[in-house]
Amino acid sequence: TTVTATYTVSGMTCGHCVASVTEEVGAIEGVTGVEVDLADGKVTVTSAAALADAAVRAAVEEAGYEVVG
Ligand code: 9UX
Repeated sequence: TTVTATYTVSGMTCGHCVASVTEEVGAIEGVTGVEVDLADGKVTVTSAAALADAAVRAAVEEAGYEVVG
C-alpha cells in the first residue's frame, strides 16, 4: 500500500523551511517520502501505511508552519 497526499502549507519561504518541514514530516511513522514545492507552498507526502492528516498537521506545526485548507 502506498498513500500519497498533498497539503498546502503557509509560511515556507526558504530552503531551511523546506529542510525543517521535510525532517519533521519525514519522522512520521510510515512516511517514506516528503516532497516540498517551495514556490507553490505544497508538501506531498508518500506513506507505506495509512496517513493521518492530523499527524501531518502536527508535524508541520512542530516545524513552525501551518497546513491551510
Ligand atoms: Mo528561512 Mo523559513 O531564513 O521560516 S527558515 S524563511
